[in-house]
Amino acid sequence: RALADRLGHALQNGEIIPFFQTQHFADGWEVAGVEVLARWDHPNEGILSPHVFLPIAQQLGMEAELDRVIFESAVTAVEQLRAQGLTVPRVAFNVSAPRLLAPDFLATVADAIPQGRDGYVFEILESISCEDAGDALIFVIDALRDLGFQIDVDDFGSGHASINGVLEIEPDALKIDRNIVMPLGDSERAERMVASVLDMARSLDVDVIAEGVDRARKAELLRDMGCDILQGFFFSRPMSVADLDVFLRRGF
Ligand code: G
Ligand code: G
Ligand code: MN
Ligand code: NA
Repeated sequence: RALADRLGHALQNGEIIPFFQTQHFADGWEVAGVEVLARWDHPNEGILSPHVFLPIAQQLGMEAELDRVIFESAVTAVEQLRAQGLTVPRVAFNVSAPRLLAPDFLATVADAIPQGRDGYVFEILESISCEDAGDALIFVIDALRDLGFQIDVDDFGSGHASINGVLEIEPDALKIDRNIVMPLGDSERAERMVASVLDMARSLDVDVIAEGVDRARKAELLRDMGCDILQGFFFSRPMSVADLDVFLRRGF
């Protein structure tokens, strides 16, 4: 209740902020980019997770405003880092299924993210790609591509898989779900799942990103198996722009 009453104020007053988790090339571990993850920097409650406030934003019809705030502040932050000579090749945003398919989504994106910026990506949930969102989904994905964005399929392998859906989207990358990545090393099943995603990705000629990479030996195994980009607590936790600045200057 209290959170719901404050969310509008929080959106207007800079309490909804982007955090960033780095992504790394599997080969050499240089920074390949960041995933943008929303946080509520609440004056009394501390840093709140999107699991807490996204459902509230959705119920209150404030998700479009939340997207706008996150897109604008993340782009501003990343472009400031880039202007100082720091390398952030890709910048990936999450987008919920209802927002992606909302009539005003493309306008929100076009307003918040200046065209001609390099490396901006939308992560689209695997579960939507098979939900028979159909023509509406393909339309918005094509429009995002025309605006210069890349498309990653998020949470790939989490169980909703539809090869046809993925084929139709023609993603730039598949992001393997962390529930498959985290048990790597202890679970033959996880290893077979990762191997089959990699097989499929090779046949589609798309990059593979693994998330939930929390140990060096998983990073090494995934590199040896042919993953392109790695993300997880081994490399970094989601962090503020100030911490990202320090991280990028120091290198991993
Ligand atoms: O960062 P964290 O693990 O707490 O994120 C929890 C979930 O919230 C993840 O599934 C992530 O994709 C989602 N999420 C994080 N930031 C955003 C955002 O800005 N928009 C949407 N739609 N989802 C987000
Ligand atoms: O659903 P989505 O893929 O957008 O979720 C992203 C979230 O995954 C991030 O907010 C981050 O907190 C979480 N995450 C990323 N790497 C790891 C990891 O190595 N271990 C765990 N437990 N969570 C992770
Ligand atoms: Mn994601
Ligand atoms: Na995921």
